[in-house]
Amino acid sequence: KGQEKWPRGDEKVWKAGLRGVHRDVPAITKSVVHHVQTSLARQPYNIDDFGAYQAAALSVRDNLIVNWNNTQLHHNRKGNKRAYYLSLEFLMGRTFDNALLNLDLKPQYDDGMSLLGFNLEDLIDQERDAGLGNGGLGRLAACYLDSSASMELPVWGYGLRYQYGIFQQLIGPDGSQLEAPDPWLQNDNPWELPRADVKYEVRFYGHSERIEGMKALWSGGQEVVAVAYDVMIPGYDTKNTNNLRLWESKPKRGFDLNSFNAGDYERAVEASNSAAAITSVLYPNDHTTFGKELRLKQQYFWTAASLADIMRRFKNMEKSILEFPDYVSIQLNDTHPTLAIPELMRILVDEEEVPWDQAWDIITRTFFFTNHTVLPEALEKWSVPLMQHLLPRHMQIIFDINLIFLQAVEKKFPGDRDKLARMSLIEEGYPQQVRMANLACIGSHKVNGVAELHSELVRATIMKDFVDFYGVSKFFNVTNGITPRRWLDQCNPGLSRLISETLKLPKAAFLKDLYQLEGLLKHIDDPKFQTMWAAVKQTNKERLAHYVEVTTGHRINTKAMFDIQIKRIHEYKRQTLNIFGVIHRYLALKAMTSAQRKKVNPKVVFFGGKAAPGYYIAKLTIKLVVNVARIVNADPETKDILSLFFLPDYSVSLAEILIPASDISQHISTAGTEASGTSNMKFCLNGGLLLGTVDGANIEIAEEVGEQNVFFFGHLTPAVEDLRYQHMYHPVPLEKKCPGLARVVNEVAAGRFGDGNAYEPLLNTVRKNDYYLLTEDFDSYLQALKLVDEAYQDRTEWIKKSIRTTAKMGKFSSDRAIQDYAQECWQTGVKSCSLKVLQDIKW
Ligand code: NBG
Repeated sequence: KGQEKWPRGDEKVWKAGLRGVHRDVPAITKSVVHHVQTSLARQPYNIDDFGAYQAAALSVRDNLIVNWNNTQLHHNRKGNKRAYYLSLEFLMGRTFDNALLNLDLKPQYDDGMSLLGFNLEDLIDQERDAGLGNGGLGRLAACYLDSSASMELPVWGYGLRYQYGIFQQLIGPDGSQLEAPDPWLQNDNPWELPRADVKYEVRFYGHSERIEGMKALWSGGQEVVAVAYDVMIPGYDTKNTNNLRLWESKPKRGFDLNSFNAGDYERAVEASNSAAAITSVLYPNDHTTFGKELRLKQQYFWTAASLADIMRRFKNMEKSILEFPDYVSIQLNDTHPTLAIPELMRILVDEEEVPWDQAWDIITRTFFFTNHTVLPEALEKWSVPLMQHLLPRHMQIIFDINLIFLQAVEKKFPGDRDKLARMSLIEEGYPQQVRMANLACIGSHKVNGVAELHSELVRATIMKDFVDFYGVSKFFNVTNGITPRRWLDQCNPGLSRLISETLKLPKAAFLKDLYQLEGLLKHIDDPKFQTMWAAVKQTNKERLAHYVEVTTGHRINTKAMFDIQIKRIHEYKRQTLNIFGVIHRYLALKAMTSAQRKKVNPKVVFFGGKAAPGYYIAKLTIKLVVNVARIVNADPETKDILSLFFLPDYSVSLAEILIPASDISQHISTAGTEASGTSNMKFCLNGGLLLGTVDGANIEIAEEVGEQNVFFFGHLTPAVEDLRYQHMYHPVPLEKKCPGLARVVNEVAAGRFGDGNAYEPLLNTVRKNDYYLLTEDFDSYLQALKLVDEAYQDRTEWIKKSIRTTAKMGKFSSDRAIQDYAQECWQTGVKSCSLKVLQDIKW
C-alpha cells in the first residue's frame, strides 16, 4: 500500500528469489553454509553437531517462511473463512525431521549434510522437544495442526509460549520421581519467528463501571503486553503452511520510573517480574484443577490476545461485524479457553456497540467446544471472588449471561429448581464458583466428545440437563485421530517403506488417505510379506534395545515379547494394575522349577510416564515400578524370562522409539474413565496389538480390526457405578474379594521390593474403597495376559493379527477427525481451496 508498483524491481528476479526453495543439494549446502556464517556467526571449521543442526534447521525454515507467506496471502486474497484452534497445550515434540518429511526434502538434506561432513540422524537428535503440553490433549492439538495444514485448511493454532515446558523427569536413588525445569528455549529455537510488530495490551484487575444498558467501561488495573511468536506448520505433500501463534507476556513498561527514582528498586522491577511470570511455566497437572490465580491469568492473557488478533484479521476484511461467524470459527480445546466467550462479548458490546442479543447470537455461532474428560476433578471451576478481582468486567458479563439463560431454562422447565441449580453458571457455596463447562456449553454452537463412548457419557452425565434443554443435535462425537506422517512415516520409516512397496503406491497415497492401508489385507497370507513385516518389527525392537542399553546400561533380549504402557501416571489409567500383574507373574515364575521356567516365553515390560508433581499416589506408583524393576532385573532365576524397565522422562521423541517396537501395549483404564486415548491408535498403526479395557477409542479400534484381534478384559461401563456403590457400602476384605491380588499386595507390604511401609498409601487405595476397581478386574486382567502369552506362541498368527491391525487403522487418521470438525463445525472450504495455485501465485 502507498507504493506505486510492486515489486519495486524486476518481477522475475523477485519471483525467483521468493520461491527460492532449496531443493537441490548444492542449493541446500549453500544455504546451510550461509547460515553458519551469518545467523550463527561461526567459522565453518569449528562447527559441531549442534551448530550444524541449527544451521540446517534455519535453512529449512527459510523454505517454510516462503510457503507460509504465500499461504497467508492466498487465504487473504480469497477471503476464506478461517478456523482457530485455541489450546493451552501444544505438545509438538521435535520439528526438524517432521519438516523435512513434510517438505519432501529429507534425501536432499541427508546428502547435503553428509557432503558437509555430518550425519543427518545425529543432527535430528540434537533438537530438544517442544514439550508445551502434558499428554493426550496437547499432542492431539499438535496432530490436528499437522492435518489441517496437510488438508490445506486455513486453520491457525493459538497458545502460550511457555519459557518452561513440561518438567524433566529424573528418578532419584530411592526410585522416586524428581522434577527439573525444562529450559527448552535456552539455546534459541530455530523454529519460531518472533513478531515484534504483533502485540496487544491485556488488562487485569481494575474496575468495571456500567455505562448504559448492558455496556460498561473497564479501566485501571495492570496492563501487560502479549507478543506473538509464530511457529510454521508445514502440510504434507503441499506447500500449504499454517501457523501456530504463541504468546509471550511482557511488562508494558519495563520499569516504573516513579518507584525507581524514589529509590525503591524492588518495587520497580516487581511489575516486570509479574508480567513475565504469566507465560513462564506450563502447569504440569493433567486432569486436575487447583484454582491458582496465575493459571487464570494465563487463560485470560492468552484468550484476550488471541481474540484481539482474530478481530484485527477479521477487520482487515472490511465486513460488517455481524458477519463475524461467517468468517471465523473458534474451537475451544477443553474449557481452558472458555474466557474467550465473555471476552468476545465484552469486545462486541463495549467496544463495537453491538446490542447484547445480537452479540450473543454472534457468540453462539462462532464457538465450538470439545470436552476431553468426564472425570469430576478435571471440570474447571473458578472462584467468583477471584474472578471478580482479576476480571471484574468478565464477571459482570457472566452474571448477565447467566441471568438471561436461567430465565430461558425456567420458561422451558417451570418450577424445576434443582435443574436451575445444576445448570446455573454459578455453583453456590463458599465461595461461589463459575462452572466453565456450563459456560463453554451455552456459548458454543456445538459440543463434542472425543470417542463414541465418551460422547455418549457426556450426553448422559455432565451435559444431561443441557441435552434436555437444547436437544441432542447440539451434542456430537468426533473420535480423536493421530497424524500418520509423524506416527507412521517419521517414527517407523521401515514400515512405511514396506507398505509403499507392498501396495505399489507412493507413500503420499496412504499417508494422505490412511484407508489405503486396507490394501495390505490382500497380502496377509503371503509368507514373504509376513517375514518382511516381522523383520521391520525386529529392527524397531533392536533400536529400542539400543536406546535402553545406552541410557541404562541394561541389555535386553530382543526376541522377548515387548509389552509397553506409556502415558501420564494416573490412578484411572491403572498403571498399578499393570505393575501388580508383573509382580504376580514374577511370583509365579519364582514358584516354578527351573525346568518349568525354561518353557516360559520371555517378556520385557516397559513403563513410561510422568506424574503431576503434587500427585502423591501417582508418584508412589512410579517408585514401586522402579523398585520392582531393580529386584526383578537382578534375579538370576528369572531375569532371562522377565525384565522390567521404567524409562524416565517420557516424551514425544521417546514415544517415537517405543511405539514402533511394541508387540503388545496396554490401555487398561477403568471402563468409562479414558475419554479416548490416542497412543492406542499409534501402537496399532505400527502393528502392535492392544490389551485393554472396553473403554474410550479401544472400542472403536476393536470394531475396526475385529474383536478377535484385540485382548479385552474387565467390567463394562454400565457396571462401574454399581460396583463402586457396593465397595462403598458393602466392603469385602481384599483377601476374600481377590486372593491373587491380595498375595501381591502382601508381598509389597512385607518389603519384598523395598520398604513396605512406604507403599502403604498406594496399597490402601485397593484395600479400602478401590475406586478404580482393581479388585474387580484383576482376575480377568490376568486371564487376558495369559491369552496374550498363548497367542504370541503362534508367531504366524500373531504377525497376521499385526498386519490386520495396521491395515484397519484408516479411521484413526487425524485427517478424518479434522474433516469431521471442518464439516460439522467450521464449514471452512473443505477441499475447495486447493493450494496447488500457490505455485502460480500472482504477485
Ligand atoms: C484427555 C483424555 C484422553 C484423550 C485426550 C485427547 C484431558 C483432559 N483429556 O483420553 O483423558 O485421548 O484428552 O482428547 O487431558
